Amino acid sequence: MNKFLVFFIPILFFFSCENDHDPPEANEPIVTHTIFAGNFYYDPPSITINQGDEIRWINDGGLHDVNGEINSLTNMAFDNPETFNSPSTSIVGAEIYRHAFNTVGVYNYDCSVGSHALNGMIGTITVLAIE
Ligand SMILES: [Cu+2]
Repeated sequence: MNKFLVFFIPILFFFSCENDHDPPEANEPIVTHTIFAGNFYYDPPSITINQGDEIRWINDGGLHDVNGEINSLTNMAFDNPETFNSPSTSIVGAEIYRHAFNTVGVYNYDCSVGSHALNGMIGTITVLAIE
C-alpha cells in the first residue's frame, strides 16, 4: 500500500461515516441516556434527547420511582405526550425504570414517594424530532 492510499482511505471512511448520520434517520441506533436518582434529586434534572432515544434511571440510594402520570404536588395529570410510571425501588444501583420516548414534546415527572417531589425531586425531558 503506497502513502497515497494510507492517507486517503481513512479520509474516505470518515466521510462515509458522516453521510450515515446526516440527517438523522429513524433507523439510527438508539441512544440510552442515564439519569441518577437520590435524596432528593434527579441528576440531571433536565435533559434533551432525540425522538426514539431511551432513558434509564439509576438509584443512587433511597426509595424512589419515576412518575410521569399524576403530579404529586398538584394531584393533576401531567398531560405528557406519553404517560409513563414506574414501580418504586430502594435497591442501590438498581435501574428504577427504562423508557423509550417516541413522541416529541416536553415531559414533566416527579418522584411520588413521600414528600420527595416537594423536596425538589422533579424532572423534565425534552424530546426533539428526528428529521
Ligand atoms: Cu424519591
